[in-house]
Amino acid sequence: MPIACGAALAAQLEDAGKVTACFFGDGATGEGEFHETLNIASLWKLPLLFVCENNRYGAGNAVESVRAQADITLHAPAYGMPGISVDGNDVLAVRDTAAEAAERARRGDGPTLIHCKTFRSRCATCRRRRRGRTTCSPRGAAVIVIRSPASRTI
Ligand SMILES: Cc1ncc(C[n+]2csc(CCOP(=O)(O)OP(=O)(O)O)c2C)c(N)n1
Ligand SMILES: [Mg+2]
Repeated sequence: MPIACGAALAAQLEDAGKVTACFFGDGATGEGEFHETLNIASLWKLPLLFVCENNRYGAGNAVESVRAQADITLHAPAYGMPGISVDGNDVLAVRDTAAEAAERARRGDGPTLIHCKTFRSRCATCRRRRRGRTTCSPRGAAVIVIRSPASRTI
């Protein structure tokens, strides 16, 4: 996220109408860098789109279980920028939202937080093959499948 901030600052200094898009998961919003970057990007009115892909889980943690504020959009007004929630599986809605935010950025009005709500179809730990295996339901609910020593396949 700081690198995206630097890219947006460079674009602002070049004044060439470029906009930086920074993609990250819901898990990143618990990191200090998320808050630091939103703050400075808004303060300096950088041409930057923060695109959060919220699939409701950060590794094995449900968003509601690790966040005091589960609505990620609400971080935006705290840093003086618009926060827009959009159906992350609706490509046209995401395109329209991003286009509007990019136009705002090019006008010199600063960054936007775009909160793309989606679900997890498969997680990183799904590949684990030792004592057990984690799978994900099509709607994003994580399910732990424990393999019994006697079974050969899952
Ligand atoms: C800087 C850093 N902090 C913490 C971790 C440990 N970590 C690995 S995955 C993960 C959660 C990621 O959540 P998300 O971005 O929502 O990705 P998803 O699990 O949805 O694929 C964390 C905290 C890491 N890899 N790097
Ligand atoms: Mg996630």
